[in-house]
Amino acid sequence: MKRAWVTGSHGFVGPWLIRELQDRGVQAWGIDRPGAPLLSDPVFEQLELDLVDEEAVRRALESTRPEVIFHLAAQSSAGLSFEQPWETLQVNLHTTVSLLEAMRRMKEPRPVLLAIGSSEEYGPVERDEPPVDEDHRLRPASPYAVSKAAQTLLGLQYHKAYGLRVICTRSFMHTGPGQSERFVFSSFARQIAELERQNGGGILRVGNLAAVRDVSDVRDVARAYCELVEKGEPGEIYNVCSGRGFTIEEGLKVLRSLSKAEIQVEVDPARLRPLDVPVLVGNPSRLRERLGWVPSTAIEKTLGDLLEFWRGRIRAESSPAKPADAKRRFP
Ligand code: A2R
Repeated sequence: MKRAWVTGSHGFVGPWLIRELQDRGVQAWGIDRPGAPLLSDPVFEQLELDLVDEEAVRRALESTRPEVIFHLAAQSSAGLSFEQPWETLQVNLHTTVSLLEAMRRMKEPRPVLLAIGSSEEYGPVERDEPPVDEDHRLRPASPYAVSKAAQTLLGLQYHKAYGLRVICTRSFMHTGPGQSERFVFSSFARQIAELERQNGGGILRVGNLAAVRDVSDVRDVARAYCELVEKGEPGEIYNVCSGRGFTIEEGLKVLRSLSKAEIQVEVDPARLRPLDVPVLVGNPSRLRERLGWVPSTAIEKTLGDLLEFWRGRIRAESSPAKPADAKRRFP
């Protein structure tokens, strides 16, 4: 792989993936909506493109001829999708169909598309069930999960119908520096950094601490994505996960152990989802067998780096000399 597109490059995973691509000597184009707060480091090509504009996507693909498209762009929050179901479906499906249609109309050689799906596609799993493999039945429990299940099905359908080289992931929870505070561990880390900055203690608001999740570091996930497009089988789905379950409460405990702040935990009903998935742990066998990929970052390091990220961000936000623009910097 020499040239790649990364859609949604100014989101959370995008900058980490671009860094991984650069380390591998790949030329990357970051694709984002016009008006997106573009990264300030000019270390890769940035292309302003609304992916719902199929004709613009086709022209851009013809002129840049990437060998691989990493399709990260999405409305990526399951929680927000309950409030914005229609926008979630529109963004997640329209962007995918635009890319697939543009690829279908292109002359050969056409790029490989890595369609980033989600473990949320599986929906509720019984506590005594083994980690889910890719053949597990789907019971998506949010509009976001429905949109990702549909994205995967579309990718597989275009592969079968037109021979497009589409590889699908079902990515389990991942976190690390740069993640939006809409996501659970980033929310906890931000709140802890704020409490440290204010008076050294106070209330930390949480949602469902009992949920069990399979959590990976974003840098390990970026590595898996790069290897999948080289070694993955088109028309296949791959769980990207560690295979280990971990309660949200355990993650909170790790974060609390990294801070001297006096923290009281309080459940905030607004943080509970209308329908939650109690346990979501993946079986990583297919990914391991195909790529030999294993996560290499300990959760303590991931959460420690996340907390450091938020400490830096809060410092920057409270310093009048430096407006907070961490989102726009390359992590
Ligand atoms: O909504 P914005 O303006 O913040 O931009 C988001 C971008 N995006 C788009 N880019 C181009 N054309 C569009 N029509 C379009 N709609 C959304 O995708 C945002 O910068 C990016 C997604 O970033 P995050 O929300 O931070 O997602 P994250 O955590 O990087 O996840 C990457 C993928 C997603 O497909 C997730 O559903 C999956 O991994 O877990």
